[in-house]
Amino acid sequence: MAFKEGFLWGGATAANQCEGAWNVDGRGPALTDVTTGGSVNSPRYVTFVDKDGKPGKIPAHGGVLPEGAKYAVLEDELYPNHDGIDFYHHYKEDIALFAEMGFKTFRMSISWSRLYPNGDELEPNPKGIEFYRNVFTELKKYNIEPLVTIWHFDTPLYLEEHYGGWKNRELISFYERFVKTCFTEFKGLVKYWLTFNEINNTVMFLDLFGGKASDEAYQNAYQHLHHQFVASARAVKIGHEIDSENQIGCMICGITFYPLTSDPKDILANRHTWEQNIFYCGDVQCKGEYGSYAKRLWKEHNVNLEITEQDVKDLKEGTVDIYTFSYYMSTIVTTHKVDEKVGGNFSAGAKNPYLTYSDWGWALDPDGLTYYLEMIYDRYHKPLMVVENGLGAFDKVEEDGSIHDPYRIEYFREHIKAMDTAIENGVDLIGFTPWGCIDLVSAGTGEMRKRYGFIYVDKHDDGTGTMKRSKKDSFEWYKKVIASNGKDI
Ligand code: BGP
Repeated sequence: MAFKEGFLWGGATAANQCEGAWNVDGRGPALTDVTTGGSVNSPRYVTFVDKDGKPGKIPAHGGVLPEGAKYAVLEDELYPNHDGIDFYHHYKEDIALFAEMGFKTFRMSISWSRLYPNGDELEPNPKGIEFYRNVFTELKKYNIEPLVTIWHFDTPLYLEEHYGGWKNRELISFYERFVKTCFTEFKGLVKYWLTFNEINNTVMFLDLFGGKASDEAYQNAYQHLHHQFVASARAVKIGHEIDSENQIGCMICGITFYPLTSDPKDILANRHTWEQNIFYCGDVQCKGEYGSYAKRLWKEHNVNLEITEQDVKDLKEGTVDIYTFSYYMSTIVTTHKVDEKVGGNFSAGAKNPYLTYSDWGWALDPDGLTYYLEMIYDRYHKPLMVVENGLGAFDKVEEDGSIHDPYRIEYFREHIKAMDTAIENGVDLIGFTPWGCIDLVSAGTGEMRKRYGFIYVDKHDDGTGTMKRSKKDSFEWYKKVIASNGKDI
């Protein structure tokens, strides 16, 4: 195996999906706190009260709040993110388990609204700072390097409601204040940072409308992204000024796209999908400017972006140090009519007869990971990290409390081999943090039963459960993998 000495093996989580304590110690709400539970057949909803005080809900992805309505937590709804897996009160126990597995790094995110409850305050909430300082200190106790996502889908709800979210340029300065606080307060405790989780989802998601998203939706998505690019670039500059040790990365939702046929129209459509969904963000964040194809993308949807001279300068000066991404699946692009579309993680495409699929319909494709790693490394020549990868599956607790998950071990074994191949072929891969190393709330469906962890958490879709942690078979297996630096798989 080709994994370098010091390879960062670990696991990944996000605040809104695991911390719970949604209204504790001064934390303000985020959109996920007004998002209901769901399942693969029943999407998540965002709840509100309309201008006459009548409750209602809109789809969590793509829903538009009616005029005059206000987001609201409703009495008879279940909000799984409110409790998550209560990492807020279990972090010591959880970190001890990560340490037992031999984690070198732990990816987590900082809840913006725990530090700035509304997002536009001038001073941070001291209780929020204290919590994260405690978590980082605990990690350091075991020599686990924190890898911190600054924004993981959780803009404070107040900023969504009162400023219209990221399509408003003002969000850049609020984010700037937030990151300055993070870099200053946690200096010496954290050196690996990611500015925005799966930043490309905003535009990739529009594809799910089968080419029918409106020009206005594209305009908003591209402007939203532009603001996040500038915010990210400024964060990189600020982070480097505050501590030259800081390594700051982008985080892209990595999906490998293949054409369905050899029809040149499919080959071209596939290339354009890579440009829109993957390269668009990576190019700006790694090269400091929009790719040449961006003009075509904007023109296709009559997009007119507001880009200032200062933005251009910031993007150039704020390129990231590392490229990180999630990888769960590949998908198929075609201009031909297909009977069945399969999808997951903000994408959908034709079914691939050469692959098998998870219980949630996500294509299992380790070769696609090698492909992605080699393609991206060649494009940017920056160190790479796979900061999410994993199998969402049903796990069964046996009578004696054991949990046998050979399917998860098999999944990781194949993906580790795929990473090894890419390293052999010259890719500078420096870390691997499997998603949901401890079971947590699914971002897409809000389920608990879609489990990713090496550690099982007794928490269920109906909100019941003791929150007790227990080890699955994959726990001991991953421990061996880390101890042997990827040799013993
Ligand atoms: C990514 C997100 C994560 C995570 C993961 C798995 O999109 O960055 O937050 O949840 O996918 O997706 P899901 O939870 O829908 O299974």
